Amino acid sequence: MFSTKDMDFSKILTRYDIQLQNAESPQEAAKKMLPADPVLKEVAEAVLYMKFKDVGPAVTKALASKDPLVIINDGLVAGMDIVAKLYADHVYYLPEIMMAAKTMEIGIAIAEKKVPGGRSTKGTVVMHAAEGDPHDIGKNIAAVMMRAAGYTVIDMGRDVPVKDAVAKAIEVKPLFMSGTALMTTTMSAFPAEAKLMKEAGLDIPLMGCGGAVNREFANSYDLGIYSKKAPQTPLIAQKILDGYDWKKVREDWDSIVGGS
Ligand code: B12
Repeated sequence: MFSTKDMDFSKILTRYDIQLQNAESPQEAAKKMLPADPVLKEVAEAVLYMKFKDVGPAVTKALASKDPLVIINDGLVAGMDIVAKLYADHVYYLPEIMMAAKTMEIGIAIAEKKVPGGRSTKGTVVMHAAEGDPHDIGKNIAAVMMRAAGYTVIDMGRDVPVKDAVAKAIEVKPLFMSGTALMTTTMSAFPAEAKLMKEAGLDIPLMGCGGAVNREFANSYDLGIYSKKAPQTPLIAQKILDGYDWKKVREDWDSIVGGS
């Protein structure tokens, strides 16, 4: 017999305009993403609200009680993540993003000075943002992590032509190369680089990173390996130092980065 017992009427009976009135605004949703820790919250808010003058004092205050890498990842980057959400929700536009990114960079420059890093180097890595890609914030954070973990980083900057990246790989023969792409139009630089590197006889892992790239893509061409988040990079680097080649890194990726 027909029964209404388990039916969900919300999809039928809720007027869409009432639903919209009741739904959380993007600003309210974004505020919930702020760190719970008050010191980190202040840092994240400085980025979120583009407070150029406040970010320095907030980071300096945080440095009194927190590790600089925690301040970068859980304060400054957390603030930028909220900015990215507001951009996606059409609350913020490019000018806000640029100002927030600049604010974050001011904070990173201060925190970075306090990151401990030994004089001896574990190895050299070459980093770049793909040809045509101006997005370099994630790469810069990964570079800080790698320097903190004791590696020498050659940072080629952003919008690096494929041929220049490959020429640097041939010249330096680094432990690994990393490339960042946040745009679907620029991610094809990595298979192109990998092909040229192979033709030059290099068997060095090429780490594909950034929002446009996923693990499946990075693993779809020879030499390619993946790193999702900047803090995963030193974990992968250590394995390459231990003798893992790109195939072995792919195989053991879940256990190397802790399954995330
Ligand atoms: C900031 C930003 C900008 C800034 C960049 C400033 C800078 N110096 O980087 C500016 C304003 C310049 C910019 C410009 C443009 N942007 Co923009 N931008 C963004 C935004 C909002 C945030 C990116 C960011 O920095 N996030 C914070 C960092 C920390 O995150 P991340 O880079 O993802 O890094 C993390 C991981 O990916 C990873 N990672 C990243 N790199 C690396 C490297 C290594 C080695 C490792 C291990 C890990 C790693 O680790 C990080 C976290 O731990 C994104 C939206 C988004 N949600 O991502 C759009 C976004 C990337 N932009 C986009 C676009 C389209 C553009 C423009 C073309 C817009 C335009 N119409 O002009 C232009 C580029 C024009 C050009 N060709 O020159 C699109 C790309 C769409 C696509 N799929 O192709 C996005 C996704 C926005 C969107 N939803 O449409 N942008």
